[in-house]
Amino acid sequence: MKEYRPHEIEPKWQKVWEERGVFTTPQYSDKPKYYALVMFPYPSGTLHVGHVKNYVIGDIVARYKRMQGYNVLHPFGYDAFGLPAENAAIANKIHPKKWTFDNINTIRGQIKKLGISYDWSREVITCTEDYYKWTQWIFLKLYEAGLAYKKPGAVNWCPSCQTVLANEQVKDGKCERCGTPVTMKHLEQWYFKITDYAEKLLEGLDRLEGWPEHVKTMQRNWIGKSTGAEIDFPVEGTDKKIRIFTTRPDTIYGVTFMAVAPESPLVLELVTEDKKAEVEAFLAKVALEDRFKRTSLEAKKEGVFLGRYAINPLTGERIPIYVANYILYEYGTGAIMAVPAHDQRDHDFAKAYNLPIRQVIKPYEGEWNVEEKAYEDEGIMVNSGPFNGLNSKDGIEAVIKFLEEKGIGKRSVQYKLRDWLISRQRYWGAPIPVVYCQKCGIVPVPEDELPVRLPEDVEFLPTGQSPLMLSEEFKATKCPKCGGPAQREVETMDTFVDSSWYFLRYVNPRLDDKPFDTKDVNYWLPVDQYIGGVEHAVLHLLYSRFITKVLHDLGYVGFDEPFENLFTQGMIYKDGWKMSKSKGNVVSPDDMVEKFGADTLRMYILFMAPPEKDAEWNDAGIEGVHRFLRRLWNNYYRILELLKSGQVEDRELNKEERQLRRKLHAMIKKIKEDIEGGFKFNTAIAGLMEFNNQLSDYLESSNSFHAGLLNEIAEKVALILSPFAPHMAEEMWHDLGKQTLIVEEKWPDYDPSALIEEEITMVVQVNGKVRGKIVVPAEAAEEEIKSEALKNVEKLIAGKSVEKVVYVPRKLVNIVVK
Ligand code: ANZ
Ligand code: ZN
Repeated sequence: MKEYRPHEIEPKWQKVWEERGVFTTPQYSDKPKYYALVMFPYPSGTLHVGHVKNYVIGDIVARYKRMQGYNVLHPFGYDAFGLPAENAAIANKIHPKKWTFDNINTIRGQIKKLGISYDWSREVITCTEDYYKWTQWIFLKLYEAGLAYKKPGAVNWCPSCQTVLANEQVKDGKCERCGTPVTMKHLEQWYFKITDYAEKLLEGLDRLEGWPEHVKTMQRNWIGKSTGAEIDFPVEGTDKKIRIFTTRPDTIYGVTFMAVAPESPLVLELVTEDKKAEVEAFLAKVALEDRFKRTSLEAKKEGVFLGRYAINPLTGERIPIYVANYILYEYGTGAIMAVPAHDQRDHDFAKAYNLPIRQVIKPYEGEWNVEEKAYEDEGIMVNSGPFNGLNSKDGIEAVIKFLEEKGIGKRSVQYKLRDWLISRQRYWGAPIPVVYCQKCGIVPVPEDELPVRLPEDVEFLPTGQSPLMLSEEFKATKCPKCGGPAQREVETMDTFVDSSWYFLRYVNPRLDDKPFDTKDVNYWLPVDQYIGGVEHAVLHLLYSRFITKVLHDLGYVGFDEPFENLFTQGMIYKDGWKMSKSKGNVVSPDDMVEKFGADTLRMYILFMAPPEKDAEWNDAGIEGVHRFLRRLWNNYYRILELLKSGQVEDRELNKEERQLRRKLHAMIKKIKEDIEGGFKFNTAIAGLMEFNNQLSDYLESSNSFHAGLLNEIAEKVALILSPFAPHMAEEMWHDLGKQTLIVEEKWPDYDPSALIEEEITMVVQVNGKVRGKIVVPAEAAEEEIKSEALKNVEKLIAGKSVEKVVYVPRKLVNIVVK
C-alpha cells in the first residue's frame, strides 16, 4: 500500500498550485467576493508557530470560502518599516534594508512550505518606494484636509528607542516595543487629528456586529467619552475665571476646594506673592516625577494652596484654590471643582490637607459616612438648595439647565483620546513629505514629486535626533512654492501609518498612478474576515478605522469601516511562557515541517485548542495528530485498493453500512456548522477523527465491502480534509482518479435523508447509576422504550418496587426503585 510521505507530496502540490496559478484572484468575477485578511508581520526576525496560527486560520477560511463558491482575495505582505525591524537590524549590526529584505525572503520561504493559499502576485512590502510613496500621499491628503498638523507639547519619549511614541504605544508607562519606562519631553511634533473622529469611531463600533465585544470595549475605553458640563468659577478679587470640567454637576453644592494641574499656566497667574516660592518648589518637584505614576489612582495626593479663592457660582461660597498633582493638564480643562464627599481622589486630598467634606448626595437607601469614604454612586440630592430631593440623574440635567440659563456653564463632552503623534526621530520609516522654507514656512511636497526617497547611506544609529538630519544631501532642497532654498523634514512616520491602509493596497498592489482604484476597493472592501492578535486592539485596529473614515469623507472610498468581521486568535505558549528568542522557547515551523510535514503542523495548531484561546505547545500533541493523519491515510488507501482490485460489491447497504453512511453525513454537517458557527476548527477535526475510527472498524470487521459507499467516503473525506491538510487531500483526490485539482472543487453537501437514524442507543439507569444499554428503533414510542428498559435490568430490580420511571428522549431511562 502507498505510504504517507509528506515530504514528497507537499512540495509537489505546492508547485502545481503555483504553476497553475490557482490562488491568483481575478479582480472581478461572477462569484460573490470574499476578502480574507490576516495581519501582516513585522519582518524583524523569522516566524514562530504563533504567527503560523494566524496564517493557518486565515487559510482555512480562505480555502473553505473558495470551496463555497466565492471569489476569494487572500493576500500577504510585510509591515517592513519601523522600530521592530530597525532595532533588530541595529542589534545585528546590519543595515535595516538588508536586514528587512533578508527576513522577508526567509519568511516567504517559511510560509510557502506551509501551503498557505496566498495570491503571491499581490504581495505588499511597506518599505518599498512604490508603497511608501502612497503612505506619503495619505499624509498629504490629511494635511490638505487640516487633519495633519505640527504642534509643540509634552510627548512620550523612549530613552532606549530614542524616539517619541504615540499614547497608544505606551503600555503601563512603558514602551510598547522595548519595555523601557517612558519619559516626557517637550518637542514640536506631527500629529494626525484622530480626535476629530472620536464620535465617528465610537458610532462605528455599534455597527460592527462581527467584532469581539472585548475589542470594542477596549476601543470605547480608549476613546473614553465622558459627558457632563464645563462651569466657570470666578476668582475672588480678579476678573479671572477657572473653567472646570465635571461629569457630576449634581455635586456642585459639595465643592470644598478647586484643583489645577501643575502644568496649567493658571497656576502662576493665580498664585499670591507669599505662596509663590512654595508653589514653584512644588512645580519643580512634580516636573521630575513620572506622569503615569503621579496621576495613577493609588498615587499619594499632593498639592499647595495658591493663596486665592474662587466663588461657587451657585452658592456664592469662597473656596480655596490648590495646585494638585493628580490633575491632568491634557484632560478636560486641566482644572476641577473638588467634591471630597463624592470623589475618592478629592477625598484623599481633603484628608491630607484638612479640607471639609460635605455630603450632597445620599444613597437611595440607608446611610453613608462620607468622612470615611467617598460615596461615588447615584442617589438623592441633599444640602443642595433648590435641587434637594432630585435623584442625581435628573439633578445633573437640572443643574446644567440652570447653568446654561445663567450663562455660567454649558453641557460638554470630553474624550480621553488624544491626537495621534506620528513623527519619529528614527531612520527606518517613510519620510514626512514636507519642506521648511524661510519665506513660506511649512510647504507640503507636491504629489508629483513623491516619493520623498529615504536615502540609504546614512548613519542610522539612534541618537535622539533624526538620522536624516545628518544627510546634507537629503536635507537640502528647493521650496516647491517659491523655488528658494529649503530644508526637508528629517523625521519619519510611525509604522502604524504604513499599516493603517495596507489592506487597500492589496486590491491594486501594482498601480503606479494611485494608491488604489476607488471602484476596485469598493468592490473588495470591507474585509469580510480579518484575523490577528488582540494586542492591536487600540493601535492598528483603531488607526486603520480612522484612516478609512478619513478616506471615506474625502471621497476616495465608499465604505467607512474597513473590517466587517474580526477574529482574534489566542497565543501559543511553550513551557508556560510566551515564545521569545530570549526565553529560548521558540518552536520553529521549519523544524516541525521537517519532522512531520506541513499538514500535520496545520492540523495540530488548529486542534490544540479553540482558536481564540491561548494554548500550550505540546510535542506529544503534534505527534498524536501526525499519527491520526497516518491512520486516515492508511484507511483511505485501503479503500482505494479495495476499489481498484474489485473486492467490492454492488448491492443494498447493510445495517452497518447504513450506519457508517449516516456518520459520514453527520460529520459533513457538523464540520460545516463548526466552521461557520465561530471557527470551531478543533471540534471539526475531532469530528473527522471520530469518523476515521468508525471507518477503521468497518474496514477491519467486514468481509464484504460496498462499492458505492467506499467511493462516496473517498470523495467526501478528501474534500472535507482539503482546507485543513490540503496537500494530503490533493494527493488522495488525484489517486482517486480525479482529473481536477481538489482546491478548485466545491465543498460537499450532506444528504439529509442519510441522517435519519434507524436505531438509537439509550442508557438505562437504576437510581441514577448506569446499569445497561438498549438499542431501540428510532421511531419507538415512550412506553415501548420504558418496558424495554425495565426488561433490560429485570434481574437487578427483582424484588424491589418501582417508584418512578424517568424518560429522557433519545438519551436515557432512569428507573427509581425502593
Ligand atoms: C466633580 C466631581 C464630583 C467629579 C464627583 C467626579 C465625582 P471621567 O469620567 O474620567 O471623565 N476631572 C476632570 N478633569 C480632570 C483632570 N484634568 N484631571 C483629573 N481629574 C479630572 O472623570 C471626570 C471627572 O474627573 C470630573 O468630574 C472631575 O471630577 C475629574 F462626585 O468633577 B468630577
Ligand atoms: Zn518658499
